[in-house]
Amino acid sequence: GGPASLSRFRGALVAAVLGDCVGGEFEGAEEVPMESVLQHLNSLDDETKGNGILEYSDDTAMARCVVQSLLTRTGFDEQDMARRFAKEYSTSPGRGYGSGVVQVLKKLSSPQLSDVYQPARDQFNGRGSFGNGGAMRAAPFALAFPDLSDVKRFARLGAMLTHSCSLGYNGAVLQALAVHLSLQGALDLPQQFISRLITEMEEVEDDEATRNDARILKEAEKPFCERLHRIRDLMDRSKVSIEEVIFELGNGIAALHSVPTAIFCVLHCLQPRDCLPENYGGLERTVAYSLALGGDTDTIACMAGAIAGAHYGIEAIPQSWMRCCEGAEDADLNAERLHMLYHQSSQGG
Ligand code: R7I
Ligand code: MG
Ligand code: MG
Repeated sequence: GGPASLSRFRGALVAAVLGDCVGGEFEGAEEVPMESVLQHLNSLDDETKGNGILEYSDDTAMARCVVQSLLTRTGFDEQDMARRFAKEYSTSPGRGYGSGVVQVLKKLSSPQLSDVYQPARDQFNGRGSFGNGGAMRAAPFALAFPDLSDVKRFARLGAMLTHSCSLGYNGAVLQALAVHLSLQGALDLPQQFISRLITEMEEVEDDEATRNDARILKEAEKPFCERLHRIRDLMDRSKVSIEEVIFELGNGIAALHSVPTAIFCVLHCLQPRDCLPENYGGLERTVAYSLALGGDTDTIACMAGAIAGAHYGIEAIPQSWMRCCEGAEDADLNAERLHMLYHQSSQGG
């Protein structure tokens, strides 16, 4: 489809759910042989096995809250979004939430709370979380707002409801930017895609909070920009091993160690790769490759899935994968609603 087509919206939202659901199998595994990944993915084709439904985790649970809030309020409403996060957590606390964020979610359900951003600020001795929980649910912001500055602003605020460290919320901004650009067809020119991300993040990371957090956490002055440059270097190389990707970009639970990794997975899998089956299309390659990195597989596959889905569109998603993932059908319906909201806003309505 063309830029911002319905197929791209559906691809983005559905592939994010698939990444989360199929990635759950390997979350936290240190080494994941590609053979195990392919076995897992092939078993999804085999309905006779009756392996049932793969449940989604906190990644999708929170993304669904974001989507519902944006649709119901026809825009960003921090009170409403915070309430939905709290409600979702109290209804289904067993979705695999990060160990710190549950404190925020409990505080957010208090009716006495006056500032919905305060519980997030109290995390980790007042510095806030740098986990990837803001980034894992950032894709819907790119699907709701056509304007780039809105995407940046609201992805940031949406993440700050749980993640007040700049390394947490800037990861969400980067993820939303990547989905936004992919939706426009920007992955047709991968070099320009990464250059655009660097230009945007140069501006995003040019502030006091970022410099402060980077200094305290002993990171480069602009941590996400530095990682994007590493991605560019890796792209220029003809062969890159999984070990090198993990070494350079990481596969962990911090936004800094997972959002750039997810972006790299998408870029690396734009072409066929020796380690991946020839009959796989780009979206299947991206998901398989994300899982093979190990570590925070559900979240990396979820984020890579959103970016790749926005590029390849819904047609690239195997029916058999969709059928066995909880919430995939809902995501498909919500994508249609977001597509309408997005195009209403772009007409100035
Ligand atoms: O970021 P968050 O929502 O977790 C998301 C991850 C995804 O992989 C999901 O799939 C799910 O499995 O969890 O939750 P947080 O609790 O805010 O952050 C996650 C973890 O990162 C924390 O439990 C800490 O271990 C670590 N972390 C920190 N550690 C020390 N200092 C995050 N911020 C800090 C910090 O400032
Ligand atoms: Mg999860
Ligand atoms: Mg995870």
